[in-house]
Amino acid sequence: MIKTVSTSPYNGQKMGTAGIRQKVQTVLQKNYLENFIQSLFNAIGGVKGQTFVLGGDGRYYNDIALQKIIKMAAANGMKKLIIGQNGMLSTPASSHILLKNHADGGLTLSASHNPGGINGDFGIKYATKTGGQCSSAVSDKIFEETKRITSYKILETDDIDLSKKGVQKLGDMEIEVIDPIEDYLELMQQIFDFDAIKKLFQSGFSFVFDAMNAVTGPYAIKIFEEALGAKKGSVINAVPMPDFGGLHPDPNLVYAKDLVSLMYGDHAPDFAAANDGDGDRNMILGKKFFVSPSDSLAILTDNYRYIPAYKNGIYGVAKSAATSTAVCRVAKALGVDCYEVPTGWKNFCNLMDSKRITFCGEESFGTGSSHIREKDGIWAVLFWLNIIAATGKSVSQITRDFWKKYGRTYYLRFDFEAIDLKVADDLMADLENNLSSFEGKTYGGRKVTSAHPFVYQDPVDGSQTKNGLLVYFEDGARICYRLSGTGTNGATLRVYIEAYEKENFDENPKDKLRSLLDIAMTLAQIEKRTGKTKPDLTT
Ligand code: G16
Repeated sequence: MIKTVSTSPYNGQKMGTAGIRQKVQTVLQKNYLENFIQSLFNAIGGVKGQTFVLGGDGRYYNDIALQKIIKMAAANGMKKLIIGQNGMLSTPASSHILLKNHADGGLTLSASHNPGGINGDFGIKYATKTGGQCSSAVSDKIFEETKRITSYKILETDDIDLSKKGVQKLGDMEIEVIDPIEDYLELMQQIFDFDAIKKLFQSGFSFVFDAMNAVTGPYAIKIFEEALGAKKGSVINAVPMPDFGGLHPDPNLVYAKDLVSLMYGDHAPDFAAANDGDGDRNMILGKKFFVSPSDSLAILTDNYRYIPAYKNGIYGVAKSAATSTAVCRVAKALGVDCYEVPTGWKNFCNLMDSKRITFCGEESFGTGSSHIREKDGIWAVLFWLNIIAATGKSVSQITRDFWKKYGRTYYLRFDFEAIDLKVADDLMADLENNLSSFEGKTYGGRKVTSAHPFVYQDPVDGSQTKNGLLVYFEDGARICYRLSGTGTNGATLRVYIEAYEKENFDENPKDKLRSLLDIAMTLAQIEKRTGKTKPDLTT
């Protein structure tokens, strides 16, 4: 029976860079999830007769949220739900299944790289029929709905068994439980040279993939161990857990520290990679070698000819403004366009849909292509494996050759975490007001050539977005400031710094960028306003 339940709004449920992201304790409040889902359905004009893809990264509360969403979808007249077996679907797999089935939308229950468990985070990513995250205009509409919601609809029924593949009915709605991996594996086989990668593994090439106890474990076992023949046990932390076994599933030098220690130790395998909670982020490591995500995007672009799906040519490339400019130099050499967009994968989607770009990436360990409309962790790892198989070079050789060809862009991100929201907003507002006064002045021996907010006009829909503040120096160095849109604890100020060197490749990035960090802290008065004398996290 369909029940209409009265509810009252919370103080608005705002979506961040990629959907809604909250502490589990917040989401556990009465009707919190129901309010958001009904508001979403209302904001998009209802879901009657529509088909959605549903899944998640298996984190705490997903099982309960999935059942609520299924029952609400049925009560709202949805025609069909395609659900990953046991409710599991990585974000990239979900985007692919959505596109392949011409579905109307998708919901991925994940707070991405944020920690899980009862004291961790929960989130929902909403994708439109384009396969990518909805535009800000749509998320604003959902936000408005959450402020005035008075009731939601739900079917009163038993929980649905999601453990068996196949089709079942719930009222008038069809539910198809699918293998979450099969379609995705098939797509990867269409893109990469699986035979060449198989031969690489047969030759004794050693490899570790850290799934961080999150969604990609079963995908990685099926793809790397079973389909490509990597040694059994190459995939570590392979069983998805509701609290990720206590790990913070963010594949970077800080949170994947066991993997990093392995790669910097005496028994390092030839290659290692990690993915995040929902499988869209990746980290690439060689023996005693870390590839920065900005370099990774540039290197993949420079080597596109080795990949069967791209060998006939690529459209342009794109990066977020906060990402280093390394890929722009490659684009110039290849004679293709390089777009700079605001942070958030959704900003790449129009460029992909209009065939302006093939590859895109972000400093936050996200790389991808137009094969789907999300970043794709396993795709990036396969891309690297394919280049290694084709060239016979190691990760560090490939990267060093790249630096020799284009120069090295030293790059780091410095995070100042858990800042009071008002302090952070005031800091950014005042910094923006002061930007023009920096121009022409010299700080720490470096002259500022220009300083301005980053403003983007989408070439397809004409929409304008302002996100981040940029300061450029005469020697090619650059500082970017922005506030995170995915944190759940106060505000996180991110300071992104790069410096370009044509010939000097071997300095430690932390040493190289120290003086620029001092300048960045001075210009934004970080210590005076936040009391912090150094960043909380450097990646
Ligand atoms: C999300 C978006 C990414 C974006 C990132 C930025 O990542 O999907 O496109 O780069 O947020 O995070 P922040 O605003 O904290 O800098 P994910 O992996 O959380 O979905």
